[in-house]
Amino acid sequence: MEKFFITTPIYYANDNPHIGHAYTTVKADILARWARSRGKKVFFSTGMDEHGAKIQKKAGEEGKDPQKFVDEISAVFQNLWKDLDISYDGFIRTSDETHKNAVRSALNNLYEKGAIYKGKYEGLYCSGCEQFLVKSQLSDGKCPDHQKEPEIVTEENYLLKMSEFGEELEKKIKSDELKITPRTRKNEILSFLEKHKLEDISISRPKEKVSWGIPLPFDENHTVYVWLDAFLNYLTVLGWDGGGGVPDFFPPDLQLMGKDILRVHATIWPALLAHLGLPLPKELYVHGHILSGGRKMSKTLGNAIPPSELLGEYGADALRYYLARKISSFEDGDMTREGFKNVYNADLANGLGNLTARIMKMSEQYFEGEKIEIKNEELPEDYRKFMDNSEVNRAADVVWDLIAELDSHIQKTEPFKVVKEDREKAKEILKYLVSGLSRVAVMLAPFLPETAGKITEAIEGNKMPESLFSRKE
Ligand code: ME8
Repeated sequence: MEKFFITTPIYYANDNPHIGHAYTTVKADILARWARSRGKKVFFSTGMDEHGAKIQKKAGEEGKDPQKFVDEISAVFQNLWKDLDISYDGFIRTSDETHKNAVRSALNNLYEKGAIYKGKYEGLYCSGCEQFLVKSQLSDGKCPDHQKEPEIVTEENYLLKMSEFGEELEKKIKSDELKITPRTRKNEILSFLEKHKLEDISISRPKEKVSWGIPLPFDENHTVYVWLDAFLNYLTVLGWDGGGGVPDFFPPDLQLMGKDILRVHATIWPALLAHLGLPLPKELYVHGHILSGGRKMSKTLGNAIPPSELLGEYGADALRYYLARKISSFEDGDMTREGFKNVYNADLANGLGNLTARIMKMSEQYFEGEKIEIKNEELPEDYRKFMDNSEVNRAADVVWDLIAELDSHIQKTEPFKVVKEDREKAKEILKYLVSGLSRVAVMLAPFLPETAGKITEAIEGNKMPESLFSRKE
């Protein structure tokens, strides 16, 4: 059986989740469900990034012990994923003992091999990103995502050898052996690699500056750099213990992420894997940012819409739908509460909801308990192609085109009039409509699992479904 390993980033446990996190996770869930429906053996991973300066600071501000703090935030994320019907197979927390042990053992191996060495490091550090930045990334001297000046850090640290990988990495990205989607992001990374030779990076912080993290196994006065700790989640989530051997499902087939974290995923992550003697991911799939008021929606900036608010009012499938269809796969896009409500009314309540009710009401009346034969047609080719290319919004467009087509078929053929003269003819029209609706349900299943289930059930029992969309104001 073909295997498919799909990942989301592990999210910082510094604050509650927002729509941006829900976006990546819902998209990954849709693709995982799609892969399962194509008969693949899927491992879908997500989780929490729980160490580092940013979290240590936030826990301190709230007067909480960091472990207790991250326990609480992780529970909120996990509850959200449950409410959003996220079908993950593995949920990793970097404060899990098994993860910490594996990281320590991997670092020991790297140190023994000479991939890690002690040295001096100087760089511009943005604690919002938990990343060293290069000057060309700044705008007006500030980190463009966090709107603050990075601090100049000069420290005696441990470094990971990176420089030797630059050329090979460039080749692998160019040839799509390590595919970066979309092409614009691939080119961005390639031009970054051309301009800046890969430099060895600092992979530890002195314990007195950052104590909330995994101590280096060979020097307990240093804490592992949070990104190194975080990258290894993609292995530890599969039960990897930090030693030799490639865990089942590895390497990832598809790694979803926002554009904010592509550069580290396209440089540090592959270098780390090369040192560990492990294969590189097949594809990094990069989406744009959801904006709010023209700026990246972010916990740090405080302009986020909490998913729980929309979930409570509109339900999981409505939020899944909005994220899957109305957010472009690659571009940035603004999201507002008003826009969400309009889409909900037009596409779901009055669109899919009404269509289903109309068709099933007629079907229930005309067939009166008879079983309707449904033709199981192949899914439309363009739908399959878009799903296989992970362009979920375009695949959803195909579904809504079919919904529109069924709507206009009702208007054109007027079965509710025909039935008065010719019941058999009306039944033929309904067969076509119910078959179409059944196909809609199959195509919707990865997107709106609950709604698709209700439609299928209604068709099987040939009766009106309970209301598909009911908003709780
Ligand atoms: O970067 N629009 O965690 P993070 C779209 N822990 N997606 C968004 C978004 C937005 N406004 N905001 C966040 C980290 N995301 C690290 C990752 S992985 C080894 C470590 C999504 O909590 C998007 O996927 O800041 C983005 O890349 C990720 O959340 C960043 O989450």
